[in-house]
Amino acid sequence: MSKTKLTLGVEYRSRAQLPPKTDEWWLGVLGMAQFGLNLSPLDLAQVPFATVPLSPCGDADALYEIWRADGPMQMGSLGAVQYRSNEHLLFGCIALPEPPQEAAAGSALKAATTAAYAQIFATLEATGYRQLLRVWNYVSGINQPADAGERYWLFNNARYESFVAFDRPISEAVPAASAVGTPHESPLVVYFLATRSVAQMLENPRQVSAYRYPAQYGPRSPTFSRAALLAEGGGTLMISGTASIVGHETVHSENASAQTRESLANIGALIDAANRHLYTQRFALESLTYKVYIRNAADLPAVTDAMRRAIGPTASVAYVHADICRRDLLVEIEAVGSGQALTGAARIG
Ligand code: 3EB
Repeated sequence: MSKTKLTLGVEYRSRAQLPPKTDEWWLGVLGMAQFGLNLSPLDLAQVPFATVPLSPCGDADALYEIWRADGPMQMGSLGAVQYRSNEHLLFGCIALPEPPQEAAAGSALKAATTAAYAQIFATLEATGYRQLLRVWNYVSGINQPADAGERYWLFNNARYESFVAFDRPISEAVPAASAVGTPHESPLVVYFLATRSVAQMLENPRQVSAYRYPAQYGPRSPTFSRAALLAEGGGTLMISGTASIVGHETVHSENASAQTRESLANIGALIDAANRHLYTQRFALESLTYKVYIRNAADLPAVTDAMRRAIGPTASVAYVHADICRRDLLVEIEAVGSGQALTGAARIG
């Protein structure tokens, strides 16, 4: 028996482009996220999916982010975490409402974050996929005032304390991540990828590491790396949510187009770091798969134009409306580079 290769890829589809649930295509799906408001649940027993209450930009009500991998897979759950794994990789997701009785105190978000991360770490420890690679955090009302700052700060406190409570590093080996805002009173939604193998985390020389941000951005720094690189299987690069931040400061605060260009300059620096690490020009701006969070719908044309000028006409880009974790940020961009074509991943629809 040949060992499965460590291939991993992402693609975006509309609801109409999803194959029928009996199609063999689903056997190669590790996990999914569906983006949209008031979506009906999917009838899929064998694939975990996160439901993220954010609208795709444009006409479609739903956008599907699909993580594909090779080899036999198994579904499982632990607490509220649903997961599916192959030999090397695990995709998991969890959604937790903020307990209403605690809403007034502002500790509801802290309680939901602590519970979500406790269940995520318990899942990783129970299954043996110990290395958290990539985490997506969808936090309701992320810019709303709370305590002396914003709700994002409360989230950062609780995330940081969860890493400490589970004896996880809080710098360097932390996962790549995104954290963006969903509408008021949405549940906290977190989905993630973890591995049994080792991963290389990357930082951006143009930016202060997020885990070393100064205290003006909150008493606890955000616990994430700028990118995660899985070297096996041709290399998979997972770039964190990336914004118009140089050093630790927001630049171009009123200008979505310039923020898009600056974010892509940051992504370019991470591509360079990944290529240096692999001693080859594996990744390029033109060949990544992107997801772009846009605060204001009116900025969409300027952002799409800036994207196409920088990445060319063919790269895949999905656009979603979301609040970004600093009020002066209008755009956040995440990206994935897959080093090797997936077997049987031919496009349908
Ligand atoms: C930044 O660079 C922009 O808190 O997990 C990007 C990616 C951002 C992840 C997180 C926050 C997070 O600080 C915001």
